[in-house]
Order: sequence, then C-alpha cells, then structure tokens
Amino acid sequence: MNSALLKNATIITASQTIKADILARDGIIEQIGRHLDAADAQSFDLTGRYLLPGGIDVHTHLDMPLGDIRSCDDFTTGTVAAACGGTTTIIDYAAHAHGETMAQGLDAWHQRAEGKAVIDYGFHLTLSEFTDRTLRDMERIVEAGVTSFKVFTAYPGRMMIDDAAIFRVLQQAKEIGALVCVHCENGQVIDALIHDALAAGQTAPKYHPLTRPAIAEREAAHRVISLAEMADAPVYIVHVSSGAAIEQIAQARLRGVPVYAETCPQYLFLSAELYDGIEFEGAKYVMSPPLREKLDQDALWQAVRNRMIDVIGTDHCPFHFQSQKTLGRDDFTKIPNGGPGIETRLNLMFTGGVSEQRISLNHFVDIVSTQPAKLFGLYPQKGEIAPGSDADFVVINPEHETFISAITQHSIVDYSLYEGMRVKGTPEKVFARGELIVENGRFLGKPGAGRFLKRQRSSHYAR
Ligand code: DUC
Ligand code: ZN
Ligand code: ZN
Repeated sequence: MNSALLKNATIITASQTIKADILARDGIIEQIGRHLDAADAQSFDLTGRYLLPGGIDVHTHLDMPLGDIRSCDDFTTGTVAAACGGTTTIIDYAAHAHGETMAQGLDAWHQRAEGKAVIDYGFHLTLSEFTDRTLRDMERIVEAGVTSFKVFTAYPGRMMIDDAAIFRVLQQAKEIGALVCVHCENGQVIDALIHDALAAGQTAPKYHPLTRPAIAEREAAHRVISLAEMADAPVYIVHVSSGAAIEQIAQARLRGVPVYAETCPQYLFLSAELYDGIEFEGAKYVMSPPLREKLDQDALWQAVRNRMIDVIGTDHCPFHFQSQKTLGRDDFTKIPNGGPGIETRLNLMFTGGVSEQRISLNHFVDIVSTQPAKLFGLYPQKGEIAPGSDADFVVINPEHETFISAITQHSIVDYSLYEGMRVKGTPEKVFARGELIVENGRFLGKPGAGRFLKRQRSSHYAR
C-alpha cells in the first residue's frame, strides 16, 4: 500500500498548531515529529502551507430522488467535487419511501454509492413516515453503522411526522445511542401560506421565501427543542438559517438542553434579495429554509463565533438551473428545492471565517472537520491529525486566491451560488487515506476508492 511523507507543514488541528512532519503508511498516520525520514515513502515539501484534517460534510443529498427527477450530482461527480473542495468524508441522507422499511432505503443508498464514491462516506437515515415498526427498525439501522436519523416538521403528507412521533423517535434514539437531526419549519402553516400565495396568482420564485418566514423556523425549533427536553434526548438542528432560531438554541443551552446546531455557507453569505433577480434567476436560490436577511447573516456569524453553531454542513442538493429548476417556471412550489455547495464549503469558511478574522484557524478546523466527526461517531478515525487516525489531509496555501465559477467547478450542476466570488483557502493538495487525490484543482483519485464508514455513537453519549 501507500507511504507518504509530508514535510515542513504547519499542522492545524482543532486544538493546536504545530510545525512537524507526518509519515503515513497504508492510509493511516504512523508518526508525527521533526526531521522524519522514510526512503520508501513519496515525499512532499509543504513549507509555507497549512495542513488540516480532511473536511467532513455531514449534510449532502447525492443522487437523491425527488418526484420524477434526481439531484444531479451522483456519488462520483458529487464526491469528486467534495474532494476538490477539501472534503474527504461525507455523510449523505439516505431515505426510505413510504411503505418501505428503513433497511430497504439504506440498501438503495448503498447501491447508489458503492463503486462510485471517491472518498469515504456514511449515511444518516431519513424517516419519511412513522409506523408500528419505526422504533424497531431504528435499532437495526444503528447496528448497520448508521447512528443518526432525520425527521421533518415540514412537508405535511410527504415527510412530516407529528410531535408525538418525533417525541418517540427522540426517546428511542436516546435508548440506542443515536442522534436525531431535525429540519425545523412549521410545515402546516407554510402550506397555508403557499395556498394563499397561489390563490393570489403569486407564482414567481420570490414568493418562496415569503411563504416560509423565519418565524416558522423559530416556532419549529422551539417545539423540537421542547420535545427533546421532555424526552431527555440530544437533538441536532440542521441548516439553521435565522437569528430567530439561534435565539431558541441559545436559550435552550442556557437551560442545559443538549441541542446541537448546524448552519450552511449559503445562510452566512447570501440573502433574500437574490430572489428578486431578473427573469427566473431567483430559482437558483430556492431551497428550504430559504435565504434570509442580512441581519440573520450577522446573527449566524455571531453564533459561529460564540460556538452556538457546532458544524458547517452544506445541504448540497443540486438541480440544474436550465433543465430542472425550470419545472417551476409557472409555479414556485414546483421548483426543486436545493442548491449546490459541496465544493465551496472550506474556501468560503476560510475566507469569511479566518481571512476576515471572525474565527481562528483552529476553530475553522473544528467546525468543518473535528466537530462533525465527533458528533457523528467518526472521531478520532476522522477529524483529527494524530497517530492511528486516517491520513486524510487538506493542504492550503494561505496566500493563494481563486475565483468561484460554474465553469471551473467539478460538480456537474450548471451554476454556482457564488459565481465570481474571490476566495482564499481552496485546497492545493488533498490526501485521502494517504493517497494524493487532488492537486491544484485536478482530481487524481478514482471512483470506488471511497469506503462506507460504519459509525460509532455520537460523542454526545461520551459526555
Ligand atoms: N431539507 C434538506 O435538508 N435538504 C433538501 C431539502 C430540504 O428541505
Ligand atoms: Zn432539511
Ligand atoms: Zn438537506
């Protein structure tokens, strides 16, 4: 197998910054120290470069069925894009269709990923309904190495389950050592607002955010946190988009409720005026929750700074603008929900976080790699630079600038949310289990090299 000797790097982990060499053999970090030598290893001089643990994106939707279409990146194009952006592990949301067992849903996702993923991957399991067998099924799924679930308070009739069901899922998760991830928006009120909008002939993309107000997110966050509190179980709130939801999380933490929170770059960098774009341009930003106001961005950055946000995910769920988003040209509710982001998570967070001096380099590593690994049962195999950990690394030249563009990106989606944005922190090299898989934007790895990761319990349960 491979041996790699990484010399003279500035190693950044969530807890320290050191100058040292790293020797990796057979995909694992063997040694960290000064003046290491290994004649049989391929050597890389990383003077002047930062070396971090590979990024971990715990919120992706690759090859995801939605009605008659699928999110356009499959497990090859999506993970190539992830790798080129410095992400060496993803956790994708598997789901089961109504009437299917969770195991059937999980099998379908294994088939989508196997032989295609270029980086290591795990799955969460999304509940699309709550039935007599849900709680039993959850145990089997955890035994299969899938230690987190997702439930929705949105999309009545499709994905939403009621409060008692969420409460039962939370209780069971605590019992079996799993973590429940929740999409928080009040789906029933949103459906009423959508009904009113359509009845008034309001069909353009700009009505998407108006029918999904931040209060609907705040209400659901409050309710879900209260359910977790009553179940005495931890809860992880996905894609937090508003200052109003952050307030709920902050208050809950003050009460000692173990609520964990994720946001995504789109909510930190973009805002709702983009829905007013000419023609149908606003459809590019149709995702749920929707983009919010500038004040929400400020609140979210503040929450990142004060560690109210634990994790930066992407909710990468790409649909082509030209051929898929257009399904909703005459009705915004038919625009497939979701946007791309898997490739730009690290450079955006490096730029907005580290370069703009909002967070330290170590904090940056923590939210894009170490905390995701810990909360989702991958630590210290992933998310750490230490002997025995996987040799997944990102090498960054802190001075180098690039421009984000759909033309140069690796995802096959036909647009970028950040077209033309100037960023630092685009990886120069990426290693996955000791193999150099990306160099200067060129992908060098191969489909099928990624392995399924059977995950342990969340670090929450080790507290
Ligand atoms: N929620 C997600 O987490 N992803 C895609 C769509 C959605 O509503
Ligand atoms: Zn969601
Ligand atoms: Zn999602």
